[in-house]
Amino acid sequence: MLPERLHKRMNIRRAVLRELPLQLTEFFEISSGGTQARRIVLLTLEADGVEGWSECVAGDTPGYSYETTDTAWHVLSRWLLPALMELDADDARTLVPAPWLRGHPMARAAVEMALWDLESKRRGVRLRDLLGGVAEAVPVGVSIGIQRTDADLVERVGRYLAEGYRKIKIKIKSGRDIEMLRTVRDHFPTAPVMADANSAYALPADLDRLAAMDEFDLMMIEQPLSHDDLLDHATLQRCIETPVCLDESIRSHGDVRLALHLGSGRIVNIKPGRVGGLASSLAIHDACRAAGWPVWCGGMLESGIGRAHNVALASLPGFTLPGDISNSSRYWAEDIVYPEFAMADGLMPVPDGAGIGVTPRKDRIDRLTTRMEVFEA
Ligand code: OSB
Ligand code: MG
Repeated sequence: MLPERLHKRMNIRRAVLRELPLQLTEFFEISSGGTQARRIVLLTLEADGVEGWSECVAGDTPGYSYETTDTAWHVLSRWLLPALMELDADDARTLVPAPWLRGHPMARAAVEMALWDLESKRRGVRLRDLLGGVAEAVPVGVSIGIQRTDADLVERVGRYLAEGYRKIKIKIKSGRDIEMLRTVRDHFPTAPVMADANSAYALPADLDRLAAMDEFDLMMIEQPLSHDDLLDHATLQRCIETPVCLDESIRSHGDVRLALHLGSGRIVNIKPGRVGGLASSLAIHDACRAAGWPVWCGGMLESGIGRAHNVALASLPGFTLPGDISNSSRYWAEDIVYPEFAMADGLMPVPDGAGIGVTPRKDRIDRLTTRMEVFEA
């Protein structure tokens, strides 16, 4: 839910949905598949001369979640945005739970997050402040896709540590795990390293393999088991020392309550797109904080627009572990916002303008746009 009282009544006059392809500087592989280019979906909501921006994090393929760029586009253009045009922004809050729309959190999050940006800009405050964030800069790490060779991986880990990143996340899958992690540990015995399996393993078959990773003193292992499981993760956490971190399995506040109850891990990666938006992220943050579980902000290879929302969220006090929030230049030859994201000493500054605090580069966005739909009240 957005803040109880919006600034004052406003009419959302226009919504613009855009798709633009953006090439990653480096192929990014996880256990369920690889990405060379992102089809970035941007949403702009306009009210009283103010624009709220968001990015939909759905991927091109259904390898991370069932949502894809095309399902999200469909749900936004056929259902959410026409409904939004019927409401004023006060009532737009009722769209966020959207009881008439089941699932599709990434599509819903796009609307919700654009409303947060719009609302904070109308109040002239930072999105950080509207969310209740406190930090001026947030500790960040880097997520490294599966590399062709261990030598490539070691080179990248060394480079990113030298740049100052405070956490190195290594993607693993069966056959590219124990030996690879051992090589990394041999080269970097005390570096803050974690592994992300994106659901590559299952119980009981892989229990020994996962338990063997205890020797590497990882900060955590992220989503080792099925994307929709909480029960086996609880069993696993009882059998291994390495903290289990949940990503795919947490899609709502309800999921995290269940995870806390079952002991399905000890850490949660919060991605606002995955959980239906920022309000849901705040509820998950609060539940974890009350239970003593640290959280951190993940990423979905967003452009600077999605990243800006992530940085604002990560400024909340429960985000005690470094997020997957890297420099714009780690993803893109050129970002679509100004200024680009650039960390110093492992800390990413929270932009200090109103709303998301970075400016979408409209000329560049227009030039890159390959699909656009406009909705009018
Ligand atoms: O599992 O965290 C993940 C990217 C795409 C899909 C899933 C994941 C990721 C990342 C990248 O790890 C994080 C980033 O944006 O840097
Ligand atoms: Mg993950």
